[in-house]
Amino acid sequence: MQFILDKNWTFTQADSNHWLPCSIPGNCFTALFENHEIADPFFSDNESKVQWVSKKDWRFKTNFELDSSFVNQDNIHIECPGLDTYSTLYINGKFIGRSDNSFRHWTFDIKKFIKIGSNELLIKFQSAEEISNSLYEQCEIKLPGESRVFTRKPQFQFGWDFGPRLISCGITQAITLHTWSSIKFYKASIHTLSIQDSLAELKLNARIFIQDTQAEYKIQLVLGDQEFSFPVQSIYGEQNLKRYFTFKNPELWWPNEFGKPHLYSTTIRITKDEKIIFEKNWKTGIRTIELQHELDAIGQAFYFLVNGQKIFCKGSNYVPQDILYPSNTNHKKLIETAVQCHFNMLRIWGGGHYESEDFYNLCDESGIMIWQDFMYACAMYPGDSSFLQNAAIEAEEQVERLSKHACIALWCGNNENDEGWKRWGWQDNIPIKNREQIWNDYLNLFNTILPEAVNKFSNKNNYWASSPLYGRGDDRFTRNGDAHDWGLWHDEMPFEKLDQRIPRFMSEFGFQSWPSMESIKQFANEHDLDPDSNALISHQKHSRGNKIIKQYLERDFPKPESFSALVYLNQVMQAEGISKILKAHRLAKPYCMGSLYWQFNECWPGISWSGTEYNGNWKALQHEVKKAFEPILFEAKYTDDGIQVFAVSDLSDSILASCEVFFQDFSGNTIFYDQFESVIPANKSLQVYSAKIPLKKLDDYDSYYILLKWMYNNQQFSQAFLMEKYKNLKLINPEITIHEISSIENGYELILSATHFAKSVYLENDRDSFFPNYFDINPGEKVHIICISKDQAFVKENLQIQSLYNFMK
Ligand code: BMA
Repeated sequence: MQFILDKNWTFTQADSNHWLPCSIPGNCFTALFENHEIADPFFSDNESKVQWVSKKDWRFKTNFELDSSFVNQDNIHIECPGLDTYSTLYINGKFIGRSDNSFRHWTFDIKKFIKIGSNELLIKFQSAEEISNSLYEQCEIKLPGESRVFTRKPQFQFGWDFGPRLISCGITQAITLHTWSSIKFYKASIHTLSIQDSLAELKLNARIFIQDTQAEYKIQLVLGDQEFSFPVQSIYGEQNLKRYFTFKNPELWWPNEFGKPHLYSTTIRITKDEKIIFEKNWKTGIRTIELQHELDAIGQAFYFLVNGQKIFCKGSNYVPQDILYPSNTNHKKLIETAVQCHFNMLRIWGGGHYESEDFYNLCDESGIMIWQDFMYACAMYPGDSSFLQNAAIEAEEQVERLSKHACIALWCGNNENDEGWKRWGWQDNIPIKNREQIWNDYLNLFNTILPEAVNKFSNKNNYWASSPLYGRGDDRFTRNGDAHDWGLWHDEMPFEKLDQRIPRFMSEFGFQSWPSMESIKQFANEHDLDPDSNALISHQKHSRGNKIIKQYLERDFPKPESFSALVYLNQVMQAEGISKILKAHRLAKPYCMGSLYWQFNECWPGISWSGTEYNGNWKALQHEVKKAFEPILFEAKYTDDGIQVFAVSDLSDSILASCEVFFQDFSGNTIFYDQFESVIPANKSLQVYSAKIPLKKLDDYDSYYILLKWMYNNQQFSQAFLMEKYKNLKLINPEITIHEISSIENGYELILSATHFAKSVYLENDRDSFFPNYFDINPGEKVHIICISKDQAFVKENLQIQSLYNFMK
C-alpha cells in the first residue's frame, strides 16, 4: 500500500509560529510567494530583497488520516526522495530521523510512531546558508568554492554566473508512506553486456530485503515477449541480486537519428510460494554505450561507441530548469526541442541536481544520450569521513536509480574541479602544507569513491573523473580528451579563433545573449527597459557580461541604436558565432567526435549563454543550432581565388546529394554559378567541391555572398555565407512581402519573399512562436514559416518583421 502526503501542508518561519498553507513539493520561497509574503524573486531586482529567507529556519507540517488496514501492516516506511537539505522529522511529536543531503533518498521506519486516525508529520529545516557558513568558518583550510562545498545541495543555489542566489530549504519531491511484508523491493535494472548477431547478453540487477525466510521466492522477468525466471535464496536481510540471461533477436536502442530508440516494456514480479506479491513496470533499451578514450598518435581520443558504432555527439549542456520549482518543469517541451534540433546528447551539468525519472524517461524515448555529472562543480570538496560517506551513499543511490535508463551514457565526477585546482590559481591561497591533503581528498572522492559506485551499479568504463580533461591553459587541451574552450567569452577571443583550436570532444563553449524583449518585459517594468537599470543588471550574473557583449558587438556588428536593437543584434551574434563553431567541430570529424555548447536552457529568466529561454522559447541560437546539426551539412569556405565546399554526414548510409553554388550580389545577380552531384559517404566529413574563381577581383566582399542550395532525399536546404563583417555589409532594403497566410492545426503558415537578400529576418508579435525565425531570404526564394498561435488568427498589424538591414546605418 502507498499513501502520498501531498495535502494539508502548512509552513512557518521557525521563530514565529505563523502557520500558512502551502503546496508540496515546494520550499520556503515558493511557500512565501504563494501566500504573498514575498514578491516574485524573479521579478525586477527582488532577488536581493528575499535574501533574508535563506538565513532563517523553516518548518513544514501536514496532517493525514490512516485507517486500521494501513496501520496494521507489518512494515511502514516513510520515503522522502527530496529533502533539501538539513532537516529533522517528527511523527506525532516523536523524532523519526534527520537528513543532510538533498540528493539522497531518505527512508525511515515509522511503524511504531503512527496510529489509526489523525497523524502529523513535522519537518524542521535548518538554514543551509547558516550551516554552510559556520562549517566554512570552523574549517582551518579555506577550500575553493567556500561555504557551499560543505552542503550537499544544488551548488548553483549559492549563486552562479547564469542564475540568482536563492538558497532554499524544503521538500523537492512528494513524500510517501509505503507498507510491505515478507520482502522489500528497492530497485531493479537491466544491463546490456554484449550484443552478438541475434543474441544480447543481459544482466538483471535487483536489490531486495527479505524479512520472512520461511517462504520460497522467485523473480519473474518479462522483457517484451520473452520471459525469464530466477530463484531467490530465502536468506534474511538485504541482497544485491545479479542474474545473467540471453535475449533473442533484440531490437536495439539507438540515439536520435541513428535508428529508433526502441524500448521494451519490462515487468518484474516477485512471487512468494508461487503467489505474486510484488510487481513493477518500466522500459528497457537494449544497447551498449562505451566511452573510448585510448591514447593515440594525436594524444587521447574521446568518443562514444553505441552498439559498436562511432557516434558524433551533438547537443548541449543542461542546467536545472527552474531554481525555485525543481519538480514543476516542462521537460517535454525541452526534450522536444532537443529532438527537433537533431541532438543526440545532453550533459547534465554538475552544479545543479540529478533529474527526475520523467526527464530520463523522455530521454530514453527520444534517443537523447545523457552525460551525467555527479553534483560537484568548480570547487574543492571536504575529505573527512562523514562527508565522504555521505557522498558515497549519494553516488550509489543515484547510479543505481539511473542505471535502468538506456539514455545514460557517461558518469562524470565533476565540472572543472581538476582544471580549477591545477590552472586557476586556487592553490595560491592555500598553505603548502595543506595542498597535498586537498588533492588527496580530491583523488579519494573522484578517483575511488565515485568510480566504485559506477562500477557497482553500471559500467565502470563509462566514468570520467573531471570535465574537461585539461584546461585551456594546457596546450594538450585540443589533443586529449574533452575540452571546455572559454577562449571565446571569458578570454574575449574572437569567435573565429575557435575554428582553429578544435578539440577531440568539446563539452563546453558558449556566448551570452539577452532573452527576447517579450521575455524581458515579463521580469522588468516598462521604465526599467534599459540594460543599466538595477532590474536588468540584477539579471546579468556575469560580472563583465554586458561589457563583453558590447565589445564583441563593436568588433563585428552595427552599433545598436536602442535596447531592442541590442537584444536583436546580440542574439544574431550569439547564433551565428556559436553555430559556425558547431559546424567546424562537425567538419573536423573524426578528429573531433562531439560538440556540446554551453548552455541549452536556463534556470530563471535572465541573460545567459542559453539557446532556449526560461519559458522554453527559442532564441536565435536555437534556430541556428537546428540548421548546424542537420544530419547532412554543406559548408562553403573561400579564399581570394576560389570556393571550396565541404560536406559532413551523420547518416548511417551513403546518400546522393546535389548542390548548387552561387556567388551573387544582394539583389541576386549571379556572378558565378555551378552545380554538382556528390555521393556523401555514411558518417564522414569530406571536401566535395572546389572552383577557382578570383573572388577578390570581382568587387569588394561587402556586396556579395556565397549561396549554397543542396538537396537530398527530396529535402532542400539553403545557406548564405557572408564574406565581410556584418557592420560593413552594403545591404539593400530587402522589401519583405507576405504572400500567403493559411490556417494550420495549431496556428497558421506564412509565405514570405524579398526583393533583395534579407539577413536574419525576425518575426515577432508579442505572443506567438515562429518556426523558423531569424532566417535568411534570398532574392527569388519563397520561405515558409509556421506560426504556433493560441487563437489561430493572424493579425497583420501586430506582426513586426525586421532583418539586419533595419539595424545598419
Ligand atoms: C562553465 C560552466 C559554468 C559556467 C559557465 C559559464 O565552465 O561549467 O561554471 O556557468 O562556464 O561561465
